[in-house]
Amino acid sequence: MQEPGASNHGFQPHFPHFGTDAIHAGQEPEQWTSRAVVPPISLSTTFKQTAPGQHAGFEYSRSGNPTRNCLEKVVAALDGAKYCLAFASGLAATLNITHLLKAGDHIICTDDVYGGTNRYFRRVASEMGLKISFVDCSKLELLDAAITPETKLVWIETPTNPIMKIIDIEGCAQVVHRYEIILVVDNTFMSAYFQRPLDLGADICMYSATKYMNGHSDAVMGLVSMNSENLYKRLTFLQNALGAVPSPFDCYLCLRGLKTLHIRMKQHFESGIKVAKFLEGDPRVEKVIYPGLSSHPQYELIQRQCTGCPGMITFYIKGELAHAEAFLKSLKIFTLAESLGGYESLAELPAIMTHASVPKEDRQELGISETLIRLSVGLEDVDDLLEDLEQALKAAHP
Ligand code: P1T
Repeated sequence: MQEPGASNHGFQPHFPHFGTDAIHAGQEPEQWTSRAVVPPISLSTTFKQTAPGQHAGFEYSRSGNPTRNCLEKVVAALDGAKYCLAFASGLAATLNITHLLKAGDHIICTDDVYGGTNRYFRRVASEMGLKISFVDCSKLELLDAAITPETKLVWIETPTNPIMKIIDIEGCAQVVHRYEIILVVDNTFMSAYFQRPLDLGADICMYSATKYMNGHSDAVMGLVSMNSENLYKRLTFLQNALGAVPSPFDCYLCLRGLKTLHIRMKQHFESGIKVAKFLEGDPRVEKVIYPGLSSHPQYELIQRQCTGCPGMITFYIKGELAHAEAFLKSLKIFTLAESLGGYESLAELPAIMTHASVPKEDRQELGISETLIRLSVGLEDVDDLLEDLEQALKAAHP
């Protein structure tokens, strides 16, 4: 019997440039009997077999679906990966990757990660017998010192959410690959367009595709790319066995979103720099952290590791919680909401929103204070965004 999703095996990039792959890779009309140019949404939950166990690559939609397969092929091409698998959410991807381990194994997770990732490792995975350490992996000597004979997985995000620390992916790979440890990079903030973790030595590149990869804030999804056939086989088994798969409609939406990823990311970068510079020059702002500014303490590493920066900006407003709240409530174009990476600009207060589940003392140590504001700069005209920020700062500091 064929493995589910077998038609994904050994997929390689088709075209020399990113945008062409985003639009065409894995989407050849010849694969559909209709020759549809737009990949069809395949809603059937089951597929006809010609004899028991004999089929054309699909049996049951949880184990493999044509629309999902198509998405997985495009993302593999964009990541320069052999394989990709899609999951029902970013956290579902995290859950599946963690299921590669067994009770007693040790995970090192970088100290500043999305609040939900922190909560999953600390409150769910640890209850299942896994040991978790949160370590500042931007300091390779700390990562090295935290490794034990039980360490099987190192989980990093770069830039980190929300403090925007940059982690040296190549450096981490050198440290962890002296042992049998899987290095996972959550590449949600950078997207496949600005950063290619597998090229830098990571074993797994993971996304909350809910963000930039889909880019339209209308689908919750996770993506996992890799080159190892062994990891691919184990994760394919888990994708089917755990069942946290995305719907064909969401796969279609993400396929559509990916077609403009390269255009969107360039604009997020251009507007992000303008917004970050505006905030940096404003006396009502204490400090701006944006990887695209030369003031970022790891600017040299950023230039080496990535080809650009997304629209994610973190800044400290002067004053206290009341000032942050007044600013956020006064915004007219930026929407006060969790999430990021869509065409629309969002603003939020991590300490109370996305990172509320991180223990208070950890938040304090990381610098996730009540005056720390996170922006996701969208694709609106940047002059309107600057005006919106100006009037909200005025409302906070009359
Ligand atoms: O929301 P979901 O698709 O399950 O993805 C979780 C996740 C994983 N990794 C990173 C870096 C993330 O930012 C997220 C989700 N983040 C938010 C909802 C947020 O506002 O930060």
